[in-house]
Amino acid sequence: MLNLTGKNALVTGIANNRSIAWGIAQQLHKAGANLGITYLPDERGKMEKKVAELVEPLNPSLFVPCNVQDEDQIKSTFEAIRHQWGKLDILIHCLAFASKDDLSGDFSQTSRSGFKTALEISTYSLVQLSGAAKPLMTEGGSIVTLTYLGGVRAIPNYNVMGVAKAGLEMSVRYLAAELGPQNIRVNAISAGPIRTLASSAVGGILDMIHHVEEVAPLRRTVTQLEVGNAAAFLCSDLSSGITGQILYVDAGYEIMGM
Ligand code: NAD
Ligand code: 0WE
Repeated sequence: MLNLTGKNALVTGIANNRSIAWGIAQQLHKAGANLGITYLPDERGKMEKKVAELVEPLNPSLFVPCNVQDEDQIKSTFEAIRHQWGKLDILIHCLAFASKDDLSGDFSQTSRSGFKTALEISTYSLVQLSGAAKPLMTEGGSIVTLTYLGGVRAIPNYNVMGVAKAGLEMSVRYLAAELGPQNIRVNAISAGPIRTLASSAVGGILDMIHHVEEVAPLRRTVTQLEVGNAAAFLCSDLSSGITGQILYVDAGYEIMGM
């Protein structure tokens, strides 16, 4: 049975009730995990209020701001974990960002700063958070990140995010190799397209979703809760022999020739 009671889980990347991280947080809670939630703060505190209201039913015992571009916020996040929990068991990395300008048009026109931003937020943040989590995962642990097929194939307009996801998937392997001796497992879920805040801002996402509904073996897309179930599995002892892997949760789309 999938059981996460007694496990402390830090979940990043919840922006609203469509976020993949929200689907994951719900399933971890259902499995009995003790949750810590981070949010991306804004000046007016709107995000804090919104996310706090959303996650309240999951009774998080930790709720902290964490902009991954801010070293101090990362430091305080893991200080809070050390202080209040003593140890960490589960880290969910579920965030990405690229400038909207860099998610359409010619990839060769990606600016130096756009490339830097996309890889800093979407790729380096996994390395950074894993490094901070390592000393706190004293009883082993599980780190799960979210990737997309555009990191393996050239998908129209995904552009610099595809490069970021390729780097993310390779980071999963290097982190798994380093952290394995401490019984910390590191895996990624490659999710099919889902309508979220991030994806809805992308032109043509509905056409992509319709294409998946026609081509994928299951003839549909996946839900945030299905991704959440796979994440709960990867965080539990049911997956104790699995590390360094990319698990496709995409209704089978990846296997198809077209
Ligand atoms: P989302 O907009 O709900 O989540 C993205 C999150 O990233 C937000 O919570 C946002 O606050 C956070 N974020 C952005 N910049 C940040 C920063 N500097 N510091 C901290 N947090 C920051 O969208 P989503 O679709 O749920 O995306 C979550 C993850 O899933 C991403 O890694 C995305 O690439 C991946 N993914 C999404 C899809 C999809 O179709 N939606 C498919 C496969 C993978
Ligand atoms: O990883 C993602 C979304 C990533 C993303 C989306 C945005 C839109 C708003 C990162 N940064 C931003 N920045 C913004 O300003 N997905 C897997 C969803 C997605 O994004 C695409 C897709 C799919 C699918 C972009 C182009 C083509 C397909």
